[in-house]
Amino acid sequence: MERYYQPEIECASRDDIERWQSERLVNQVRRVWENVPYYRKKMEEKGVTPEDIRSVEDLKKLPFLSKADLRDCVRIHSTSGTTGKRVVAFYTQHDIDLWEDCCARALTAAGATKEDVVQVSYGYGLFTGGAGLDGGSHKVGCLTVPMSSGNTDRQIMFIRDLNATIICCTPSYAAYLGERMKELGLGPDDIPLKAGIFGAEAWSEEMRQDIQKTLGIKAYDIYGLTELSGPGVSFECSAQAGMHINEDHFIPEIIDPDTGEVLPEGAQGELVITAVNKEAFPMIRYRTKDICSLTYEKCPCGRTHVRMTKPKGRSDDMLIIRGVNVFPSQIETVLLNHGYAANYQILVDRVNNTDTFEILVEMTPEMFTDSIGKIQELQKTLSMGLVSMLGIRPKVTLVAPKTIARSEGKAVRVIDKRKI
Ligand code: DLL
Repeated sequence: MERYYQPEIECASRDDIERWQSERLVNQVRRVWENVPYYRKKMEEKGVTPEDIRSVEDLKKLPFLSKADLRDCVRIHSTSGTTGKRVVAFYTQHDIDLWEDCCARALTAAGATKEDVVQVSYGYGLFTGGAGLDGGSHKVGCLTVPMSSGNTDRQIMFIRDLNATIICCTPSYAAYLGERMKELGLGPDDIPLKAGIFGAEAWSEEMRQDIQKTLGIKAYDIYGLTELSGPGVSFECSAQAGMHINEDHFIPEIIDPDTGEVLPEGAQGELVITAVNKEAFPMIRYRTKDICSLTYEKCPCGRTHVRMTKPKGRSDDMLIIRGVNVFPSQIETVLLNHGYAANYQILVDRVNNTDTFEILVEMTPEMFTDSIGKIQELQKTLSMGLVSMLGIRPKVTLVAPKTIARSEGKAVRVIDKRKI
């Protein structure tokens, strides 16, 4: 077995996992109490001291931490992000080692061995995708191609020339690679890829099927966030049935995002993570805003670490349109089920105090037509599919192939012009 399949950790008994978590949590809480005045103040405000934290059972006594806290207390901003200032994370060498181990586990779970050639097409630089998967790939001993994102034709050329067997990029970029290959007259048999590790944005099960078919690979999900190191907080195994959270480093909880109450196994809510091994940037009860659920059920792969479902999107990605909750990932599911690709844009505005809701959807080259009657019919069918998924009716506008901008990183799906 490969070095980065670590059954003594990944298949440990629940008792062992909880014992490690408890020991590490107790140490981490003591460390932040002694060294981080901000945490100490937050704990004092809640009336908790390190003596109150004896095991994972006591986690719920601790205060939550949010992105706003990071901005307030640490003052380490970078260039502006989409929802505000970017938060920058810091790492010690120990933290980088742990992070790369997590990515190495993810690659191994997707079948990587030192015989593989891994093309890393996540962005390098401030974004954690490139560095994380690059480090993990080196740890496994794969030949690593540090492509970064962009220049799609060159990506395809490298895959073919260097015999890349595994690709790492965002799912929307993987879909675009497939689309570009088709345009170049290339099919799945023309490329040596066998697997892809796709994350950094929400993507549907339908999109997985689509990518698997066009690239001829098995598509694995990977989850993570900068504040907790980057990719590799959790990853999919060959069962493709939820992502195993690296529980020797991260303790997950699911809470009701409105009340903060901890929810039972299986309930959907906001994922909260406590990192018990990080040195430079301790994160205790960090609210990720990502909506998912957890299962401790046995996984066919043998790993015992808890699995999280694919995040539906962030709670702040959720649109409330005319009072109805809408996740872009639900729209994606309907589009792919109707034979469209995931090339769409959601436009929301408010006119005369009423929300307007329009979805621009690209026709695929195969369905492209300039017959108005035919287009109206397609729009009507799609609109009906969307109503039954969402409970409200969007205006559907079909547009010609290649009119919606493609992304090389995380796709921008929503334009919300309402000033709420
Ligand atoms: O996106 C880290 C990453 C890089 C993960 C490469 C996977 C692969 P951030 O830029 O800080 O970090 O964004 C983190 O992206 O809170 C989720 O909302 C979203 N996200 C990440 N992975 C997934 C996923 C990286 N597999 C934010 N499914 C998170 C759904 C995801 N959403």
